[in-house]
Amino acid sequence: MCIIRISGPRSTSVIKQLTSLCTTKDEPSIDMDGFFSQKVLRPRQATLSKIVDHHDGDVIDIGLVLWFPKPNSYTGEDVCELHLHGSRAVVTRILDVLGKSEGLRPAEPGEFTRRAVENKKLTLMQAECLPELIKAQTDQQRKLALQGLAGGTIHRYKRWIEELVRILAHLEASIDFGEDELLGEQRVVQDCIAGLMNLHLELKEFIDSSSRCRDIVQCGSRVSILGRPNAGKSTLMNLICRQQKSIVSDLSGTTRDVIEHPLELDGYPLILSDTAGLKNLSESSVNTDDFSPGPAESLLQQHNFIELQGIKRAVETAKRSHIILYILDATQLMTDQGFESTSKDLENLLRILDGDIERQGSLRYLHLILNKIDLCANEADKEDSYNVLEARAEKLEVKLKNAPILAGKKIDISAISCKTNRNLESVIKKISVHLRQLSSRSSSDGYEGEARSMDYVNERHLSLLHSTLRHLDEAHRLDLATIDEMAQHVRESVDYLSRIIGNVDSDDVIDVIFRDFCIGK
Ligand SMILES: Nc1nc2c(ncn2[C@@H]2O[C@H](COP(=O)(O)OP(=O)(O)OP(=O)(O)O)[C@@H](O)[C@H]2O)c(=O)[nH]1
Ligand SMILES: [Mg+2]
Repeated sequence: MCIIRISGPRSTSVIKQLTSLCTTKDEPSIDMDGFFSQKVLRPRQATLSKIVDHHDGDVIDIGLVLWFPKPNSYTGEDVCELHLHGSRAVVTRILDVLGKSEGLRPAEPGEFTRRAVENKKLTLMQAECLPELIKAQTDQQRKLALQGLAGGTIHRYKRWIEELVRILAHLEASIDFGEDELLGEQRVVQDCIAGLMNLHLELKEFIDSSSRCRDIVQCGSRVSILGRPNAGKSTLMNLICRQQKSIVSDLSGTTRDVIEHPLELDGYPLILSDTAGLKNLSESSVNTDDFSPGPAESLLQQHNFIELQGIKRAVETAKRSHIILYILDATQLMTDQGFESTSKDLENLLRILDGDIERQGSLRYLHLILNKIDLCANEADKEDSYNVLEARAEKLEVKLKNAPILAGKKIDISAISCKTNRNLESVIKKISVHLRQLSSRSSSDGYEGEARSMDYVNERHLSLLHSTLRHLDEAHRLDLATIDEMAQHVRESVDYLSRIIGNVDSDDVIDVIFRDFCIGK
């Protein structure tokens, strides 16, 4: 099956030439008895017809013909569509016939959509979402592109522009005031500065949440499994991936390198990483540059060196992660000594990550997973053991809560058994809840909140938003003495925001936007 789409004033004559149909725009031919000799095509209604090469009368195919009279078409122009059998022979012949027709030429990539924008059938922002919808690989990518296509975000930009124009009018009026009206002027300017500050905050929050959403939905997130040796990290990795990605053994220190696996969870793309077990973690141990021991060094030294490299890689992976699944051996947590060493390890890890938050800047969720609960209790004292475990987990949560890197966020805790698969599904579900939180607006809210709407932005929007933010930042720092300068920054902000919603005066920018479209769109 193939669809040939023709747009422009010549589309109706193509119908007349190639089919036994005509449109009401043509003069239908009338036979000697006064009847129409050609069937009149109804707008937007599929009609079966022979498709004929009008040069030699050869029937090319039998297919459906549709006619969309302007302005009710995709491009806003007269559009004709031929739905044909898509064999190479049919396509080659029909393109050959159309190519010879006067006034027709092959469309450029994105030309239909470009005309739709020129004829105000679509906004530029809506047009930009189309390629993303066409190449969407995951369900969330599809939803995000559709969200942009629905055009909701444009209202937000328009509101900001209106507010800035209002502020600008006040500033310009203030510039004209005389000396004696200085006091009133001062109040007006203070109000303008307050308005600019609010907009600055709102815009900043919007840039953060929408670019994070783009990151999580388009590029994918990084979810890493960390924990002490032998806690069951690789076992969990294999269960989530549903394949034997990592080697599992009861020897401590089995995993050395970072093992990565791309996954799709609930429509979100992600990279899941299994890492080497962490032990004796301190900032100096992961930050020092140690040189590799040669063959003369003892086996123990060589072993320690490899182990340390594994730990360093694990910490580096943690730094780049959006979500950390930290696995604890629940049997160790039950003893006082095990609890102390476990919490010390975790506190050290968070401290190392803390030192790095400025540089990496990614928002993280910490999910503590108490594994091996099948070993924690026999049937008789099951209840008691689980109560002890729960109390220990809560104590651990209290200890970690104040780590600046968690910024008051709730730490999730799950008790599972990778051996019996107990609670495994709920852990996977929680990961997808985290991803939804990360990709939606104001992700700093609690975990349980329903998915809020995502905001579609692309690289062009983000670059213009950052420029707007820069000018708003400059503007709200100025005062009465530099009111001219303040007004100029507000003017620039309006200009940048207007460019996002389509007030683009340069053809070069438009060319870039439509360059990546496919032909026929
Ligand atoms: N009883 C029980 N054993 C488990 C569970 N999860 C993992 N194990 C066992 O614990 C041992 C260590 O598991 P791994 O998955 O290799 O642990 P790891 O954390 O990847 O270990 P390293 O790579 O050495 O850091 C293996 O013998 C697993 O079969 C569990 O829930 N219950
Ligand atoms: Mg392992």
